[in-house]
Order: sequence, then structure tokens, then C-alpha cells
Amino acid sequence: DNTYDFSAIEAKWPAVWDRLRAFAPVDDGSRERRYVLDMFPYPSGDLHMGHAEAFAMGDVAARFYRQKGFDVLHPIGWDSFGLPAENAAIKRNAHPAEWTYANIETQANSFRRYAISADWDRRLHTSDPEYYRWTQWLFVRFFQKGLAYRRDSPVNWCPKDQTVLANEQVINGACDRCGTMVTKKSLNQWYFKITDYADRLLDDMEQLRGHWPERVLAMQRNWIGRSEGAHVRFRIEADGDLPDTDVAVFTTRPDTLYGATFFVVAADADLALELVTPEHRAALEAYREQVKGLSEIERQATEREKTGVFTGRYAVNPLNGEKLPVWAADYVLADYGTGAIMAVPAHDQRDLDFARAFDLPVRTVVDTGAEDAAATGTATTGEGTLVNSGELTGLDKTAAIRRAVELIEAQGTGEHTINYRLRDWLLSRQRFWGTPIPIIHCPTCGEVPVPDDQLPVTLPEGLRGEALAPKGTSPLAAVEEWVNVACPSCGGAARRDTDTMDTFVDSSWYYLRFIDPTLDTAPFDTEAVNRWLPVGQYVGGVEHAILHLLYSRFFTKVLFDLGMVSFTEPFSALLNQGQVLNGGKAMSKSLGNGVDLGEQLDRFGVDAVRLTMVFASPPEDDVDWADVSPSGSAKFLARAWRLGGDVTSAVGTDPSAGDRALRSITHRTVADASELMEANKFNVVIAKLMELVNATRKAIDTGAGGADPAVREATEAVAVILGLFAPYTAEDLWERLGHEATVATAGWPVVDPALLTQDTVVAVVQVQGKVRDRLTVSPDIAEDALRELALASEQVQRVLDGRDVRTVIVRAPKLVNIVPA
Ligand code: ANZ
Ligand code: ZN
Repeated sequence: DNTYDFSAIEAKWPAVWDRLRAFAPVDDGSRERRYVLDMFPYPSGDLHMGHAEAFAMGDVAARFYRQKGFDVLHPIGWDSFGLPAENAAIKRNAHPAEWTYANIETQANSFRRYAISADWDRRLHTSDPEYYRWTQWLFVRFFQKGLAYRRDSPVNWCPKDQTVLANEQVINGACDRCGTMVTKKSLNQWYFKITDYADRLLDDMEQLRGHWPERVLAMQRNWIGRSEGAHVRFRIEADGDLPDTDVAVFTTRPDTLYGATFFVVAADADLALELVTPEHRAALEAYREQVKGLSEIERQATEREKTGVFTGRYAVNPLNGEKLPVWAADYVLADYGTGAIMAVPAHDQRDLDFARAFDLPVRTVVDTGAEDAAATGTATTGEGTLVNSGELTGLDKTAAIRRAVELIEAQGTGEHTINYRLRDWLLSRQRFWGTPIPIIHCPTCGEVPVPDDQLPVTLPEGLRGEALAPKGTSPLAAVEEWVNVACPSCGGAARRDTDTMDTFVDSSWYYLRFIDPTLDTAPFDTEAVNRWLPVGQYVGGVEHAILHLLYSRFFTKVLFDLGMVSFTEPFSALLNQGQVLNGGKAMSKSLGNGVDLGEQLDRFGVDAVRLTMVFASPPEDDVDWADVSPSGSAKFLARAWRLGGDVTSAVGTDPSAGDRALRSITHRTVADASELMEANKFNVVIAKLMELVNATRKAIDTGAGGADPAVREATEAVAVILGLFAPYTAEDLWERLGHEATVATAGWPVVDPALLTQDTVVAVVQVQGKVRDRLTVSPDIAEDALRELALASEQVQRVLDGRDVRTVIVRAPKLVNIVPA
């Protein structure tokens, strides 16, 4: 039967792949290892079009390296803790596990249907006690190393979700999940000391350059935000009962010290309250109330009108002894630098705006050639020569920075320093569906880690529905019999920590656990992990460009320091796939432009959808589903599959006697496809494959037919390359060619360099001046041969429609023009 029926093919092969365990690595050292990983999914329902794209890209890469002879590890698992499960449970009076594991089953089935070439034996879920036991174990290691600590601090608080949010979960002052405006609240929270690793997180990006998208590296760099500058201590003069005190500022421009005309402390910092004189206290307190409701982003917005209050105090400039009024304002942030600045309005726009709002002096100290800030309202920030600056006068900016630092260091009033925007990682969550923090609070011994042999600390049973609703304290705190325990150290009455971990902790090490998710003596085996990692190709969305990647990089470095892994970067190469749009817009409920993946698969078949995803654009670009043609893909697949029915030579026939032009195209395609795959140009590979299918079809119809061994060679190459994108069709084609399963490990065709030397050219075939066909031919094709090929063309025959030919003009190898009678 020569009818392509995708449903029949889809029904046939999964069982065979399972039986063969076709996608499990052998890990015996006989082949080079390659770890290809997609960012694991969150079980939020069934798979959607976004998953279909991302996982197609990762799978294409995994299948390619398998064909190239690598021992490929391509695992799949689920990031299965988190808020959506909890919210669903509250709504349905259920347990989060019910929703979570049901969704995982649904997704797993869809992944199987989608023919992801995963090693299913390595499946993991971060919400399994067998997994989170080791998340807890790792937390304890971090704690023992001084990298996990608690502190009281104002945190971003979502009043609706009743939970603490990390800075990055606050988008324009609102909660990133519910949109409620975020406020501040003081809580005792757990942090990871990621700031200790700021320099290494920056420096090690050198290893990633060229292998990660440049924009992701830039985002990481900005997030870490390293600034070089100085701490300069200003003496705040005594006032009445208030004694004098030193307050340091962080500045990147110590060269501008002579241009400082006032001094600002963050209004919300305790320091502001300490400094303020009794006379100005009431005004400050009122102002602080006003500041409370503002997000960090709003406070830093440059276009916002500057506000602030005078504290009544004066700071003394250590270089020139000048007295500067001390203000409290919201444009200075409490938790950046020292929370205090020297204001240099001539050369800093925010300071200038503030000076103009409160009529403070503006003094130019760097002559940049531009007009004075006082006159224009625009601060001058460029290079220039120092003026009005004592011993700095006459120096250029760079030299003046160096000299100013020398002067304050000599005085003992300051020093060179490096400041980071990066903050420690707040990991406490007052929610249920997460990894419990394995710490016991003992009134005598303090914070005591749960001993390793008592891990995991499992989530308490019996909580479901309403009991999980956010209250500001963790739902775990309500389960007294769970909370009250004996101190592991002194045996006295103690209490468990009731917070759970940010789910980013779970996902910071899952790629290590995939090496052996059943191991019950350690989170992973160091030797095995060192064999497989770093991940050779990581695939995922740019939405994870900062946090997940930064946290995973941090974890890897800590594990390196603990001697548990031998590498310092977890992901050697990163591919950010684009989004799937519909009508040029992201799919969304409100736009009503969602496309249901299951429905597309039913209609066009898995292979057609996969092929369409990959063919639509380079993997990094968005795919607009309104612009693509899954039915066109299905037609192509049928065309490729039908070649199998026409090949009549036996398996293993020596191709060397076959048609040289076709052989040349085959070998050229295989060679190009290999290079293009390594450069992640998957869509171009498909375009080349389409040409090869056309050339093969033409050879069957016009050459020696299906008996030509070159036709078999070409069709086998089609099956192998097609297998990267359309595994069902390729497998079936392979069987039609007389082979046994599976084409997935048949091996990449060997290229004969002798066949590459002869390039091909495209000959255009016209009928009465109109282009009707294009033929891929040898550049030294004879005029006769080209004439015959052109006349044999299906398209030409269709246009001629039985008419006689009057003249044929041949300009080999590029052009044929046919004029009918
Ligand atoms: C004096 C000065 C003069 C400054 C000048 C800049 C230009 P980056 O590069 O982002 O690190 N600053 C310091 N701490 C601050 C805080 N907590 N809130 C708001 N602004 C703060 O920025 C460093 C500069 O930002 C510092 O250098 C300081 O202003 C300000 F012509 O000091 B500068
Ligand atoms: Zn104790």
C-alpha cells in the first residue's frame, strides 16, 4: 500500500522504541558522551504549543548527536512543586499532589505521543520525597558552609497571595502572579549567600561566551551589576544631644568629590531615623509612610518628581572640609551600596533633579566641553578635565578617580571598593507545596540541621483545601504534631522550621540528579556526574535567562567548592528557542488566539507538527502559527515516505555504480546537514532535505528508476535526516527500505569527499519565458542531457499539455527555454 497514514504509523512505533530502549545511553565509555537537556516542564496542565516547540528543538539535537555516534543522555522530569498546584488544591478542596501528579501523567503521555527520544527510566519529580530528601541534604551542606543563613529584613509582600516575593517576582511594583501591588513587611527569612559568588559568576561567563546567547550573558552581567568605585566616609557633625558619627557613601565617581553639594540617605533606612534632629522628625516620619507604598522600580524611575526631607544635620566632605546638608529621599535605595550618597548634581542627573526641586547648589567640577548642568538642566557625565577641585584640578577623569582614592585612603576616610547589584537569594516561602526547610529551632542550641539519616523531612499529612490558604505564616505551622520535635542535638523540646523552599532551589540541581534519580545514598554520584556533565546542549526559554540559570550556576560552583563536582559551569551551551505566536501575538486566553496542541496533532499528525515547528524559522526566532502550513508539512512527509515504495534495489547494494549526479546531491546534503545541525540551523537542514527528496523523486521518474542504487542511497539518507524531525515517518520509511528498527540509531551516513568536489547548479526551465521548473544538475552537464531533463519535467509536460515543441534554447548549465508550436 502506498498511502501515507500518519495515525497507523503513530500507533505502530512507540512500543518498538520502548522494547528496544532505543533512547537510553549505554554509558560504557565506548562512545563520547553528550548530555542534551530541555528545561524540565512545570505540570500546569497538558502540553501546549510552547512545549511542542521547545521540546522539538531539544529532541532534534538529541537525535542528531545519537546519529553522529555519541552516547546521548536525554532525560525528562518535572519541576513539580509550586504555587499553581496549591491554588488549584485550595479551589477544589484537594491536595496539591492530586492535581500535580495527574497533570504529570497527562504530560508524560503527550510527550510519548510527541515522540520525545527521552530515557524514561530516569524520570524524576522534584515533589517526590526521594528527590526532595536530597534538596534538603544539599541545603544542610550550604548551611554548614555558612551559605544559608537567616535574617530579619523587609521583604516584598503580596497582600493577596500572602507570601513573600523575591525582587525578581515583583514586576513594576506588582506581584508577578496576581498583579496585586506589593508592599513591604519585616520577616525572619532564609537566604543563600549567592553574593559571595558574584565575582565568579561574572568571571566564569568567559567559559560561556560564544556558546550562550550574547543577550543572556548580558542579562546575567547586568543582574550581578558589578560597579567599581569607592567607599568614602563623611563625618556627620554633632547636633544638640546627637553625637557626631561617620556615614559611608558608595560612589563610582570619587573624582567628583569637590562637586558634592549635599548628602542623601535612603529615607526608609534606619539610618535616617538615627540622624534626624527632633525638629525634623515628624516630617521624616510622615515622608517614610509615603515611601512605604512604592516599589524599588518606581523609586528609581528617572522621570519621577524628586521628593525628600531635610534631616537637620550636616556632613563634612573629607577632601575639602565643606559642610553639606543631609537629606532623606526615596531615590536613594536602602539596600544598595551603603544606603547613602554624596550628591553631585552637576554630573548626576538624579542629583541634579533633586537640587533643582529643592534649590540646592550645582557646581561643575569636570569640564566635559558641554554647557553647564546648572544652565541646561542636563548633568554632564562624559570624559573631561577636572576643575575647581583642589589637587585634582587639571587631571582627566580616570586619573582623578585614581588620585581621589589615594587621597582618601591616605586620610583613612575611605577606600577603593567593588559593589554589586546582586542580592542574596531569599529562599523562604510561607507556603505548603514545597521542600520543607530541614532545620530545627532549639531554644538552647539555636538552628540545628536535621541529621542526614532523618531526611527527608516530609510534608505533614492531612492538609488540603482551605487549610492551605495563605495566611502570612506557613500552613505547616498549624500542624502542631509535625512542628514539635526533640532537638537532634540536646533532646530538648524544639520546633521545626515551617517555611518551604523557593522552587528555584529544586530546579538548581535537577540536571545532576538525572544521572541516577534512584540513588539513595547521595544526591548524585560524583564520578558519574563528572562523566556526563557539563550539559552539552541546554534548551529553554529566555524567560529563564536570569534566575534559573544564575541559581544553577551558583549551585554548581558551591558543589565544586565542596568537591562534589569537577566543573564550575553546568551548561556548556545554551539554546533559547523562540515563542509560538498566533497572528503575530503570544497566545493568550484574553486574545482568544490559543491553538490547542492536541487538536493540531490529531489533525496533522505528530510529525507534521514537529516538522512545522522546526521548519518555520531558526530555533531562536518566534514561530507564528498563523503563517505556517502543517498540511504542507504533511504533504512533504507523504512524498518522502513514498520514495520507500519505489526503491527496488536490495539492502546493502553498492551505490558506487549509481547515478553520479544524485549521489553528489546526497553526499552534499549529508555533509551540509551535519554542519548546519551543529550550528543549530535546523530549519535550513529541512530545506536541504526537501531538495534531496525532490532530486530523488526526479531520479526515480526520469533516470534508471527505483533500481538505481543511488536512489536507495539517497532514500536511506532521507530516512536518517528526516528521523531528526519526523521520527514516525522516518522509522516507517526505514522499514519500507528493508531495515529493522530503529533508524534513530542507524548512524549518520558517511560522506565520500570525492562526491563533494563536483558542485551542482540550478538550471532554470522556462516555457515561453515563464519559469516552470528548476533542476539541480552538474555544472558540466551536456546540452543534450539538459534538454532531455527539461523536456521530461512533470511541470513542463503539464504546461505543454500535449502541444508540440517548436524550439528548445539551451544555455547549459543554467537555462532552458522551451517554445511550443
Ligand atoms: C557620586 C556620583 C557622581 C555618582 C557622579 C555618580 C555620578 P552604579 O553604577 O549603578 O553602581 N548611588 C550609590 N548608592 C546608591 C543608592 N543606594 N541609591 C541610589 N543611588 C546610589 O551607581 C553608583 C552611583 O549611584 C554612585 O556614584 C552614587 O552616585 C549612586 F557624577 O556618587 B555616585
Ligand atoms: Zn537543642
